[in-house]
Amino acid sequence: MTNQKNKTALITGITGQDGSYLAEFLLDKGYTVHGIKRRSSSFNTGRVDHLYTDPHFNGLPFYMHYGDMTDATNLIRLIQETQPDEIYNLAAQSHVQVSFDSPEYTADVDGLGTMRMLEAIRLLGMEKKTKFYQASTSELFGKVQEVPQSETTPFYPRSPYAVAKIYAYWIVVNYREAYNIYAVNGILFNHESPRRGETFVTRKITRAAARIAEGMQKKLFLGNMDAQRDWGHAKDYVKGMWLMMQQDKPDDFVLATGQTHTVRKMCDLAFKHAGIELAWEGEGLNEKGINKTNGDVLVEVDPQYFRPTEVELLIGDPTKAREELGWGHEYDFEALVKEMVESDLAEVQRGRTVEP
Ligand code: NDP
Ligand code: GDR
Repeated sequence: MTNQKNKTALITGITGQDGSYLAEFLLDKGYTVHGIKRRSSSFNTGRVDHLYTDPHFNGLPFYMHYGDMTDATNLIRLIQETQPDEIYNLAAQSHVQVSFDSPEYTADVDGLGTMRMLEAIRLLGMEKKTKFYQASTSELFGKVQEVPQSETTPFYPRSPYAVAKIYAYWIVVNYREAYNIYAVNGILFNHESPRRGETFVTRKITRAAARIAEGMQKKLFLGNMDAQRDWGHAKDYVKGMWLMMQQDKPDDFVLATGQTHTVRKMCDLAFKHAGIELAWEGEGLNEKGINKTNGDVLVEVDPQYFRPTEVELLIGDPTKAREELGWGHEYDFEALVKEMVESDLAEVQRGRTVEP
């Protein structure tokens, strides 16, 4: 393997969950890391602030630049200036339900944005120098065709997000074949962490469990409790992204744990770690999660969280990644949920100490 010390990476979506873990991982390997962040009216760098050091002093080789996936000239300039050996394209409007409200924007950022990055590599004549990682997703599988889902399972997208990501997937394959770019799709199943955005279901649940246990919230409202997901830990998955970029030939890989759980099961486990045993009553819209100790209703269904089309069951087959990349997951579901709940409990307690 080549010396990582002289390598430069450019990460889009640096301020997101995966961007922050990947930046830590690459810095640890000796990379110089550049990240693209969006201009925002409030701070959006909370997940990477600990990596940033004042450029006037010697610190980590970590730099952030303003940019946007919808702004081609900006992306071309940033790639030209940073001359990356590896680009990790993680930026996206990544919320499936939001994509039903903003389908055009989602297509622009998640679909065309990927093409803009690849086209920039080509325009700058960097096809031989720069490798490209695309954050593809298990949402491509969508409506169940077969289980477990692998690299050969047919796609059937069920949201504007997934349709935009299908475009991105195929444009990566096409640029690889047409221009010989080292470009890969990581087809990643759901991965979570204490840094997960608060509106994704796992974090919504662990945060609510912590807040309810600490008396800061009364109830949690959720949508489809029967949806099943193959949930892993983001730290394991960023390692897989990097491994895909270190191979002799570019190829596409599924990363998954091979286990699946319902949203209801996720709730059970999170509340248990927060010290509350739940019992379930009713079904459909009337389903309720009840505190076994005192009978309080803590979880209810709110139809506003149902999606116009749903992905009911995801369970991935990571055999190819295991055999060809030597990749495996270290965190299991139980350890993941425990870490998330403990982090959210600590956050509630910290919040208490600063409140008047
Ligand atoms: P997040 O939502 O946490 O992060 C998304 C990142 O993209 C943020 O940095 C966000 O910036 C940035 N972004 C959004 N819109 C734009 C834009 N127009 N221009 C530039 N940057 C933008 O996602 P994750 O870290 O969880 O996921 C990373 C990638 O992997 C995404 O592409 C996602 O679709 C994909 N993926 C995620 C999986 C998961 O389970 N986490 C599974 C499979 C794929 P800001 O902070 O300003 O919002
Ligand atoms: P997903 O993640 O759509 O799989 O996309 P999310 O956590 O949003 O939903 C998982 C499942 O839980 C059900 N659900 C709810 N979801 C949310 N967000 N809020 C709720 O209140 C709620 N109640 C039930 C959903 O219907 C769904 O079935 C994530 C994102 O990170 C994508 O970017 C990524 O590509 C995929 O994972 C793999």
